[in-house]
Amino acid sequence: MSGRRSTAMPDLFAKPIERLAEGAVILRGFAVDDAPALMAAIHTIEKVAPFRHMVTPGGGRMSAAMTNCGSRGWVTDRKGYRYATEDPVTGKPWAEMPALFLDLAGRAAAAAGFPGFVPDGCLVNRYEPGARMGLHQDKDENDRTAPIVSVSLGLPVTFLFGGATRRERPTSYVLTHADIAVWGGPARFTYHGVAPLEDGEHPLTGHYRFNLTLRKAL
Ligand code: MD3
Ligand code: FE
Repeated sequence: MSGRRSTAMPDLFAKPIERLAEGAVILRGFAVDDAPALMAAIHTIEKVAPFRHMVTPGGGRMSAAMTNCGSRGWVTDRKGYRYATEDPVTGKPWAEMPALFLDLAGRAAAAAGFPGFVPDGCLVNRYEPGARMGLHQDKDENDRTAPIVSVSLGLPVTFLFGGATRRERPTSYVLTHADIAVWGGPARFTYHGVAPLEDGEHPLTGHYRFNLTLRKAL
C-alpha cells in the first residue's frame, strides 16, 4: 500500500504536469505556496543589484528589466552576452542565491526527471506591459547537461516554444502565476520567447510579471 490515499479518493490538489516535448515540462502551480517568499526574495535581490534594461550586442535595449543572484549572473552589453561574478553596474557581487531558490529548483527539476540540479546563477526578468522576449536559445552556459528551471510569477504571458532551429513555427502556451517550467535533455537548446505582456493587475506583483531562470552557468 502506498499511503492513505487510494484510487477511490483522488487528490483534488494534485498539480498537473504538462509535457511539451522530450525533456520539456510545465509544472502548473508548483510554486504557489512559495510565491510570497519568492517575491520577498526578489525585493532583497533588487536592493543589492537594481533591475536595469540591458543592451544587446546589436545595440537594442531589452524590454524586460533584469537582475541576478548567485555566483554567476547573465549580462549583455555592446561587447556580448556572458556570465559575470560581479554586477557591471555596481562593481559588487550579486546577492547570494536564496536557499529557497536552490531548494525549489532542485525539487522542480527532480519532479521533471532531472535529479541533483544545483544552479549557480539565477537571472530575474521583470516584464511590464508591452515587454517581450524574442525567439532565442540559451547557450551561454558551460554545463550543457544541466537543465534550466524557470519560475513564473504574477501576470500571465504567452510563451513561445519553438524547435531546434529558428525556422520552426513555435507553439504557444500560457504561463501563469506559480507555474514552473523545466528544460533539459533534448529540449535544452530549443528556441523560445515570450509575446508582449498584456496589461493587468496581480495581487502579488501588481502590473508586472517576474520570471526566475535558474541555471548552471559554470
Ligand atoms: C526553453 N526567459 O531568460 S522562461 C530567458 O519568461 C528566458 O522570462 C523567458 O527565455 C521568460 O532566457 C522564458 C522559459 C524558458 C527558459 C529557458 C529555456 C524556456 C526555455 C531554455 C531552453 C528552452
Ligand atoms: Fe531563454
